[in-house]
Amino acid sequence: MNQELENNIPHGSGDDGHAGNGDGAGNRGHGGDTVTERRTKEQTKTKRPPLYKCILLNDDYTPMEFVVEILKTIFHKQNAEATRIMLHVHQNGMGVAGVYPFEIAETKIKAVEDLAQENQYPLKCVMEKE
Ligand code: TYC
Repeated sequence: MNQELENNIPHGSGDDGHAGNGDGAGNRGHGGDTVTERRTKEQTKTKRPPLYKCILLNDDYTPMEFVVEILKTIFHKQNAEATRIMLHVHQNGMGVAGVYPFEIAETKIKAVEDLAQENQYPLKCVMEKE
């Protein structure tokens, strides 16, 4: 099944899919009358959901290895990328762990804070609209 056709998303572009308005076809009848047929095509618009950043906050107590594990297990980062993000947070105070629709971001933030709490670390993760 062709995903692009089904979703009516133009190639390489946003969600501004214009569904065609089938407009009038003028048919000249035999007696010189003009017959106008107007057909309106039903619009299909697939909207992408708003996205939210999951932002990890630095603290002085959570071990670096724990943050890397969080990034690997919850945010599905590979080791090198997880390490890069952890170091960015360590050096800059905060950093983006991932970007998701609201409920997924919410679930991941809860998972981070549950794991942190179980291990008695103060690690915080917050959400910010993109
Ligand atoms: N600053 C922590 C340390 O030196 C490491 C750390 C990195 C903590 C990122 C939290 O989100 C964080 N052990």
